[in-house]
Amino acid sequence: MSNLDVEKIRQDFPILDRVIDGKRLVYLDNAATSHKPVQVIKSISNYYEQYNSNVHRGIHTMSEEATTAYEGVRETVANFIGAKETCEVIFTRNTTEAINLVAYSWGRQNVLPGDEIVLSPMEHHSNLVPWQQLAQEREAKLVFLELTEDGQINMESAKQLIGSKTRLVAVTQMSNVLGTITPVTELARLAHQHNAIILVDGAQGVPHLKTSVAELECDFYVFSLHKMLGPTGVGILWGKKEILNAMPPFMFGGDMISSVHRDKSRWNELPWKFEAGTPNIADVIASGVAIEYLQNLGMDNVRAHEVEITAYALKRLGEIKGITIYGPKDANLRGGVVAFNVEGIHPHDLGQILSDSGVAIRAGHHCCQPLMKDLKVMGTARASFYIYNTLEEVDLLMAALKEADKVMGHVACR
Ligand code: C6P
Repeated sequence: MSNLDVEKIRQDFPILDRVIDGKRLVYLDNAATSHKPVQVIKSISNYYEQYNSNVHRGIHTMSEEATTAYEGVRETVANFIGAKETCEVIFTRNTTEAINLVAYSWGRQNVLPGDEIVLSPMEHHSNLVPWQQLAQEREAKLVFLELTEDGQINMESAKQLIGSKTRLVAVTQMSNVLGTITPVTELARLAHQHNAIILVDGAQGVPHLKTSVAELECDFYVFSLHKMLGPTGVGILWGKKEILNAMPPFMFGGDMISSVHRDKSRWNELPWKFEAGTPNIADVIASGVAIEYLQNLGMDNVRAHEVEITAYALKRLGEIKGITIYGPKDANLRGGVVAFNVEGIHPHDLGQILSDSGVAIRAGHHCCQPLMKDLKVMGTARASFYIYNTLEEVDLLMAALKEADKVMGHVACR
């Protein structure tokens, strides 16, 4: 049993009171984006009502207040992910932009013809397409790790596939389809043995698992705040200082320079070298509030709650005739993302009929088309849980699935 007071938590999320077509909202699409507590929503209006100003520029009171709040979040993020220094934390728009930053800046400087970039087969397109582009441009090769039957990284094959040609290993910390938790530290050690570096896509990891970049032993770590109670439009790139220092800027313009002449410019120091132009000030500040909210709950409690609800969902969904559930069977080995297919019902039909019952899930390829091909499906239905979900909502999902089966002519449910 987790120590989260879910009923109390739910009171902080006004959107959970929504009624859709007369049905209470059951929101099980948290892997796409989480909801935001009032504390985060109020932080945004408070910024615009009380101290809306640009950062790093003015010397007036409000600009100083905005700069202090904005830079304070860098420290909050650094503490949350166990980063040694705040200058290693760079604000981006999202995970996707953070990965592109590394692919453009580090990749084009360091990846040479014949080099290998090692990925897992369950990467989100955000952690695949930028590397495809880089590999094409640099005549490098993409190499894919293998998965076991229940969707875990096959470490024996990883030992064969990561070698002297490997320049970079780029893997998700937690799959947004299979829920698989990747053995990042073991992969980091393998990469480092061969003088390669490792980038970890934490988009589905850090919202749910206590995370320390030092313990993961990674070189880059990226994530999006909108999946962890924060607003959209804020992502984080964390990188080791010596690697970031050696990288050229990704974007050019204001704020990222130390001096500009007609014919040349000098770059600002970290982290601002990578933050060109006016940043997303209000949302970065609100992101700090989101992290503090999670810290107050305790990430161990967040994880325990999700293991409990995922175990229950796996058990209940397993009662459905003709269901295929993807990923590890043990809730302790996976995150709170459960992708499934019911024989005879297209996942999009399932998503639509569930929506008519007030239950919001995601259906489709989840931006993982190569993985769908490996699973030999066009797409899946996917329920994903967070701190405010209850066991009762899993029962409502089951009731909605039974309704879907009825609508489709009793093809599945027992
Ligand atoms: N996955 C999902 O429904 P952005 O869009 O940049 O904030 O995050 C991209 C991303 C990267 N890696 C992983 C593992 C992800 O799950 C995501 C986003 C959402 O699964 C939207 S496609």
